[in-house]
Amino acid sequence: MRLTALTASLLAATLTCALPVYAEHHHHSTVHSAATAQHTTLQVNNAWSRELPPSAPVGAAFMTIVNPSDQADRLISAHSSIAKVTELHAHIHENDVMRMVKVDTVDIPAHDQLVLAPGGYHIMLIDLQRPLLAGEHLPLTLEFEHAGTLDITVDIKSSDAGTAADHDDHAHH
Ligand SMILES: [Cu+2]
Repeated sequence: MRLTALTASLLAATLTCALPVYAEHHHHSTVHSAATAQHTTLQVNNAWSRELPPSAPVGAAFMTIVNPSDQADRLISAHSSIAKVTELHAHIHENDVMRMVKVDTVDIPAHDQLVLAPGGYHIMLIDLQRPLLAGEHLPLTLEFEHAGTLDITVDIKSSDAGTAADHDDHAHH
């Protein structure tokens, strides 16, 4: 990824992200009622998260979002009752170090898919309200620019179960 020049501003955005996320809670419900009428064409497969020690303050959710339609879409936000703050994150390489940055949106091209996986895009769950335990599930609401909101269930896998997204290596375009 060639995001290096943007790093400073993205990191600055990360530090100030908490308030905008709260601000979006209100128009969420509005978008949701619109989306139930206009059924989404997006499909979310293989949504998973990794179990964490009970004291862990943050977790991450991964998945594959398939867009079989002719219209490109864009993931614009996510939220979950399990986390006080939920952010869209990417990983960037900087001076041989991988670090996470907050991103505003992630594109899902038409007839393509977006893969969220360890080391790449993910949904960051910040200030966890309960532990992520293997075998349990967490609720997640995704908000898309065109498809509206989509409620999904994320499987929490044990940390020694390996990654679940091996078949999706051609993730980002
Ligand atoms: Cu992150």
